[in-house]
Amino acid sequence: MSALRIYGIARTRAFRALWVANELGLDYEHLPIEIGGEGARTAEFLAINPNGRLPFIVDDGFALYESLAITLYLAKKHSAGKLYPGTLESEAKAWQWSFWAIAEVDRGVNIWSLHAVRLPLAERDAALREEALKVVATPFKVLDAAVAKQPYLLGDAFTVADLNVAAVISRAVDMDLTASPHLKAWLVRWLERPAARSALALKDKADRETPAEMTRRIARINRL
Ligand SMILES: N[C@@H](CCC(=O)N[C@@H](CS)C(=O)NCC(=O)O)C(=O)O
Repeated sequence: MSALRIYGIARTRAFRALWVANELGLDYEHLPIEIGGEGARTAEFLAINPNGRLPFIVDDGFALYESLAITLYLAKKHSAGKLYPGTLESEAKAWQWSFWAIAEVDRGVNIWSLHAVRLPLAERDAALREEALKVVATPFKVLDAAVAKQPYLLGDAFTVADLNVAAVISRAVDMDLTASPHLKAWLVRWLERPAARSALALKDKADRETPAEMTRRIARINRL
């Protein structure tokens, strides 16, 4: 059995953990458990993540939840000074971009994707979709300006900062991003990395196989 177990169907934020594990070339076991009462909210999994949410990992007995805490932990453990920044300041910048992504754009991109792509056409709410676009517009300008100046968020190489932000906004690749051309090129470039592509293949398969009733539940449970 692999020392690292990643829990969560790839349609969820487990995608982020899968991407970083692939990027690091780790040997891991993926347990594609579902949200809710058939999966994350059963007693067995609540004992690991009492929030009842996905993803979480168990790494050689060490349990961790929160998708970006997982990516930061794995990158630091396996690639300090490379995928994980090597200086105090660049580490702080990786945290800055990661917290920024969660606080500023995570929810907006999710709401948009449900009401633009994932829910059955007749159930999409145009007002929610438009509101989500307004919420992400200003932070997207910030990111667009940052990656207009340099190809990476930090220094001169791809780091976990790029991975975290690109993973959080990955579903925005289906948006009309003409107002943020640098952001779009930056995002597409990272989603084409082999490690991202194999995680995306799982995510796309899970999306395709998700019944409409489950997508409705996702919107309901997460108040999206
Ligand atoms: N901030 C958390 C959010 C986790 C989260 O909301 N996960 C969703 C799936 S992407 C979930 O489990 N929703 C189902 C539920 O809350 O029951 C993270 O980044 O890991």
